Amino acid sequence: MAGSIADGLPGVRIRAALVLALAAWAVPLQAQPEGFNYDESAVPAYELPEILRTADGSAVDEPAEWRARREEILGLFEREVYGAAPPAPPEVRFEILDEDAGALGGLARRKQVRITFGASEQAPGMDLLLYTPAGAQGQVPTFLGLNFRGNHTVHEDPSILLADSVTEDGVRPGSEEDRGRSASRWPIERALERGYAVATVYSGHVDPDFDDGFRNGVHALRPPRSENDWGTIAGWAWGLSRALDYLQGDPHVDGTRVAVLGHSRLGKTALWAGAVDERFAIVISNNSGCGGAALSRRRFGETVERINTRFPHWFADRFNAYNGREDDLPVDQHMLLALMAPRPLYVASAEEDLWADPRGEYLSARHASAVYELLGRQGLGDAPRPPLNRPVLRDIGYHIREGKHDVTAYDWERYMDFADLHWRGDGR
Ligand code: GTR
Repeated sequence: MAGSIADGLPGVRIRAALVLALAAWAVPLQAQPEGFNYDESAVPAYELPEILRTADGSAVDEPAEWRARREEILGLFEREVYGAAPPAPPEVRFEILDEDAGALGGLARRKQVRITFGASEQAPGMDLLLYTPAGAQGQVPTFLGLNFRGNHTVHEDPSILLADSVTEDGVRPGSEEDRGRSASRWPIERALERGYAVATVYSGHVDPDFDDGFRNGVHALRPPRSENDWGTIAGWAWGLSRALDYLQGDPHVDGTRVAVLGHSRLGKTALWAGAVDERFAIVISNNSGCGGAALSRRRFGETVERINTRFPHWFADRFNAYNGREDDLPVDQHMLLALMAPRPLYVASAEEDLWADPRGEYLSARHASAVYELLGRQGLGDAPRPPLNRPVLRDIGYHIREGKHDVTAYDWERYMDFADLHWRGDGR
């Protein structure tokens, strides 16, 4: 599959040049790290590994053949990119720290649950914050995602426990000043109004986001034993699965309808969680970029070398072998997206987020569509790349919205439209 025909449009080079000229005129150029490529015409020619051909060269053309090919691809990502995580520990404890059936002025039932990975007092753990709609009859579908700075940052609710964070300089106690600081990324009342529950966990509780040689966080349970063992993204994804273990037993949550979502590094994490754990019923990537939805071989914006250098703890050590050698990767990120099939998958980009390569995110979803189609589902097919703010909602959903690298109310509304479509049969 050659890169120059990758979006399947005739005359793509000429068209790309035109689009670029227009884009340069229309988009106020954001400050993006210097020294990287943001020029579509400088994207090198590349060949993507074929999703529907096994390692021994046979074509995968029957739905029944997909399972074995899926295992092969999952194994490659595990060994070469994210690293393999251990299974759930034999004893995971769930302790309800707080429950209030009249939270948020009566709109929600709030629960805070401590999840501890083992029997001992020293075992690592994390706190899950869950809001379900107060008046809901029965169990409700739920959006689950990690947050960047502590559960207390997602809403001003004064009852959310302050989360301490572990940094390179030591423990930083959670502070009142940060309460609600990331609330624009978590429109909880709106989700409740639309009949959804929202659950979140602080990523730093699962694994602090710095390179400590994989000793703290969940890596304490099993420090990597080889270059193919889990990095931080795999650790975070593992934490999402443990959150799902809890949610599947909560009486107010429909554990068969949990969507996992994440932004940026946590979007990469949502994708890996959805790949490893097929209990996640919908998978949503918000601006996940390099190591997430974007095709690595395009080398547009962030590159493999840069991500491994700047964040040496995110991936398995083995991934360093591909620094500056993207073409040697046995996978590319369209194959990660394909691992979600046939479950609904949503990929979202932002116009000004060139570092994350919006076009590479779209192309990746488009290439993954081949697997959806093999399985009788609707991928992005041959629809042209949609214009700004014009979502495509099929079994793969995609939008590019105006604006920057962020999760906005607009993004959430589309994710809820997508969940309505798949879970409530709202054709639109
Ligand atoms: C950037 C990183 C991206 C993205 C982002 C984020 O510095 O280069 O890959 O993950 O951080 O998570 O906000």
